[in-house]
Amino acid sequence: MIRRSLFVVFMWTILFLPVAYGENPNNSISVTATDFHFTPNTWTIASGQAIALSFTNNGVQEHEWVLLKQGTEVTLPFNDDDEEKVLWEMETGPGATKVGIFSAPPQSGTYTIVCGKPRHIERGMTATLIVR
Ligand SMILES: [Cu+2]
Repeated sequence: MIRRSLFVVFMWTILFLPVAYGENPNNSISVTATDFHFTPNTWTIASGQAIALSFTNNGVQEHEWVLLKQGTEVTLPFNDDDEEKVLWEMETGPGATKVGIFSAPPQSGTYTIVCGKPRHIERGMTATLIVR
C-alpha cells in the first residue's frame, strides 16, 4: 500500500510539476517605479490567470500600481471618487519591493495602469496592461 502511494506521488510529480513550473514565467510580471515613471510601461498577461506582480519602488515617494476597469476614462484629478474604476491596486514605499497576486481580467483587451497618488498621473505615471 505504501509502495502504491509512493508510486502515485511519483507519477503526480512527473506529470504535473513541469506544467506548474512552466506556467509560472507567463504569470509573473514586474515593474519598477521611479519619481514619476513605470519601467516597463507595457505588460502582457494571460486572461483569467493568477498573476504575480513584483513591484519595486526606486523613487523617494510612495507609488501605486492601479489596474483600472476596461474602457475606463481617467479624469483628472484622480482621487477617491475614482475608486469605482479600480479593479485591483497595490502600493509600495520608497526603496521597497513587494509582490502581490491579482486575477487577470477574464476579458482580453487593453487596460490602463496608473499611479493613484495625487498628481502622479499628470507627471507621467501611466502604463498599459494587455490581456490576451
Ligand atoms: Cu506614483
